[in-house]
Amino acid sequence: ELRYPERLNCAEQLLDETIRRFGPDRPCLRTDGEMWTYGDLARRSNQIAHVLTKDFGVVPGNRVLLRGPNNPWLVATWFAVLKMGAVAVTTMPLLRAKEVSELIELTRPSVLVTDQRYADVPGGVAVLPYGGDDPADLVARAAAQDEAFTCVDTAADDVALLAPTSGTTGKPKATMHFHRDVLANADTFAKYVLKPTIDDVFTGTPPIGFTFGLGGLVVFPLRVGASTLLLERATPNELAAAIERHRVTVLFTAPTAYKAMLASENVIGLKGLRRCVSAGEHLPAATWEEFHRATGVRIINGIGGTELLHIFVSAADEDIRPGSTGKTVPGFQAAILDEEGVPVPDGVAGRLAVRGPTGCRYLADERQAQYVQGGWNITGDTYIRDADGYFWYQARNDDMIVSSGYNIAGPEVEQALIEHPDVVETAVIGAPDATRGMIVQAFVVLRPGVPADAAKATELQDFVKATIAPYKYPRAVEFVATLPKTPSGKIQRYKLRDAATT
Ligand code: 3SK
Repeated sequence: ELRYPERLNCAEQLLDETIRRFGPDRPCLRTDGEMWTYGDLARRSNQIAHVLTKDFGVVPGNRVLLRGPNNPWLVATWFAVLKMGAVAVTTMPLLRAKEVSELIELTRPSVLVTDQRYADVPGGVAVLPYGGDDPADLVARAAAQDEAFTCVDTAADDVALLAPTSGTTGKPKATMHFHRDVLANADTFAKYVLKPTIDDVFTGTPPIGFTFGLGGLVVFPLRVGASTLLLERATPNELAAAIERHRVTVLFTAPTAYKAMLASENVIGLKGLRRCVSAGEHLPAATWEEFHRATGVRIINGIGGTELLHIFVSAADEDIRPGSTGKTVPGFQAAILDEEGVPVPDGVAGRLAVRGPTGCRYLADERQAQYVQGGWNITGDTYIRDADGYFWYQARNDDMIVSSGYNIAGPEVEQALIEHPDVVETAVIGAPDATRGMIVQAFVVLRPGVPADAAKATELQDFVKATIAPYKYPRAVEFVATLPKTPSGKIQRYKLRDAATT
């Protein structure tokens, strides 16, 4: 069991304590043009804390909404807010003005600190931009401030973070996390599964506004004194090139990016990676095998959630079983429950439930009672646990398709399709059908240049029939240029389902 002191400020622990242990001069934040040491980050976050206190009247407990792509100023502001005992509301840079308004309404921030490229925000809230040439912007104001700031003495269970999630169904919620929660994933998943070292260089694609990115690109590296390369945006090709150029050793990204990087001209540079973490969507065994063959790297699959902050089921090294998500991360408990909340026997499918040092507390949202039942966080995923304690993904609870009386897990059909060399990405749903109740319908993104015609559709159907039980094959195949996704990269199958029913 994790134990933290009653008084704890996670920013103090991650930054000031790391400096006490390893000194201020170690590299901390890297970009293509810049390198900030731990000392630089501490000084700049202290100066930002003064700006927010003096110019914007922010006091402990106030909320500060952060908006921008992954870069050092975003990270420095995140630390400033936490050092002040205020609450960071992390958001996805790609959100549209309407979605930002909804989050402002929900979280009521005192100020919105935003990259000036994303300053198209609604009125009614004070805005502090950075990254432009406005002489009154955050960077200019901070430069005039004292470089020292004493962290506010927060309780371990004071709220540090409001992390919004729209889930895969739409309406946003904000999850509340304490100072101790921010450290808890570093002291469970990172410590026991990822095992980073001080010499590691981290990078990845998830935004820091998504807790997968916050943990993987900020909290985990800083907990051990390592450094992190922040990329504002990177195609798979650019990501692979940056990994080679900066000698990156730890990568966080989604299954689609692992698959896409295999086709990159820079694939050879990936051999320098020591650790690769995949989450956000299920990682198909075929992608795992292909990546392993090409690079020698064994991808660490995992499932986490904004509600739990980070990964709670995973496995690394020789513990990995390709196609499985892994085993319960030390510090957490996971179970498979039936509809009544009773554990089912190993080998039987049910609802994945988890509890541990982090857990769901929605801000003022009646969906709390749906998510936490009998002390368990109900993730919304259908899983099977085997006799060895490995968890095998079946579907999101709403991805099960009942067709002519057969239960078909949409993701199983997706995994069969993704093994086809021409398929880049796919999403499978149940579409209404007068005869069968529902039919399996596949939306497929093909490799560039591959003709999207009836012959290809038939080929893919035959391919699925030859790979899994033929009754599971997609009776309808639609070729699309892209799939609808949340800003964190999760496929929004509900949008495809809604379109199929209207
Ligand atoms: O989707 C996931 O699996 C995930 C992993 C880590 C942190 C957050 C999320 C949503």
